[in-house]
Amino acid sequence: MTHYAMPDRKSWEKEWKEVSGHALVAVNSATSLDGLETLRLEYLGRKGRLTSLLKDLKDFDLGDRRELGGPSNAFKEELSAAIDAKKAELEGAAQDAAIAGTKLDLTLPGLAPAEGRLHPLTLVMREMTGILSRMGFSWAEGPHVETDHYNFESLNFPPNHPARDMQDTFYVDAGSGVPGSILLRPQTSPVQIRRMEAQRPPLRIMAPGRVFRHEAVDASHGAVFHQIEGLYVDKGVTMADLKGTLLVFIQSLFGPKAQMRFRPSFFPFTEPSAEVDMQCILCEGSGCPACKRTGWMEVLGAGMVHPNVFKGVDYDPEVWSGFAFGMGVERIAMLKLGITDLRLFYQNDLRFLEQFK
Ligand code: 2NM
Repeated sequence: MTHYAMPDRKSWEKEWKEVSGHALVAVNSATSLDGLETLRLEYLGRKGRLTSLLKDLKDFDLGDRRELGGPSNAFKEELSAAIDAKKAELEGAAQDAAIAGTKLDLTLPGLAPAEGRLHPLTLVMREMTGILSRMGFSWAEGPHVETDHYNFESLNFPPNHPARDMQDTFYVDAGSGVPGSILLRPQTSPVQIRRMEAQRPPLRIMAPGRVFRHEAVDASHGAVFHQIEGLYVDKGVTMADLKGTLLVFIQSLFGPKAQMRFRPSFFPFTEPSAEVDMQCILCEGSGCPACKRTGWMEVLGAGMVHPNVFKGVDYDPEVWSGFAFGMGVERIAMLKLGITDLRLFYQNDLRFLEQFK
């Protein structure tokens, strides 16, 4: 794009006169950003007219270079500044035009912020603890990291019980394959032991919270899940009180038609012990895949507190008796909400979470 023959001074000056005479006028009368950019390239681009003039100066002798270099370099600065100013002016005008073409309706209602909601597990947990609370159970909490003493010893687990195995319990201080004495609680029962240690009977508490089991994760098992346990200790508490309490609890949670049955079972910390089934809410007892055609679904474990547990917390088992029960929150939430895979609770997929209120 060199517009003149080189290297003689005469043709350089002719081109300089053209450039310096026209460039500023052209820039100042530009009416569009595109037009302005074309002008910038014409004069200041890599092969632009002013760029070429400045580049060609190197071929002149020193005297000419001094004489011509000063004004032409100064002009380059001036032209650059003029282009920047014009650009700002044209951009401002474009913005003004865009705003002028927009009609603002200040009476339009604002955009509603996205509404947050409680996690389905929180909703079900609150419903469960709400029912227990209205039956007189008060909230009790304890540490997630527990000791062997509170988690196993005081709950009457024998030294060789399989639940103590590293296959089942997460140990914080396991050394080379040997279980230690600090662990992640696999149930919330240690909370109840701590509370019995701290408080004389009578006592009626619930222990809701997170528990941990060394478990292969699948649709119905998690290594981290939630439990609610209940404990009632007083004079003359019987298995009939346990059945009545659990029936009210289950009917409050699943409706007045809910049916319940006890099956004999075994836990180290209760005697007698029972697994509690609820009549299948899907088939109402007639048998379906969800209840493995039995008409019943296991929802709870329960029993009368073992005398050894009372002795460990210095309650006299000849004076006091009590019942205890425990259940998995995820399991009950799945039944209530019709969910078939527990992992959904932990994937934080809004398409799932937004369905519950
Ligand atoms: C269950 C089942 C049966 C239970 C017992 C105790 C304590 F501390 F009183 F001994 N707390 N929780 C218990 C009893 C828990 O969960 C399936």
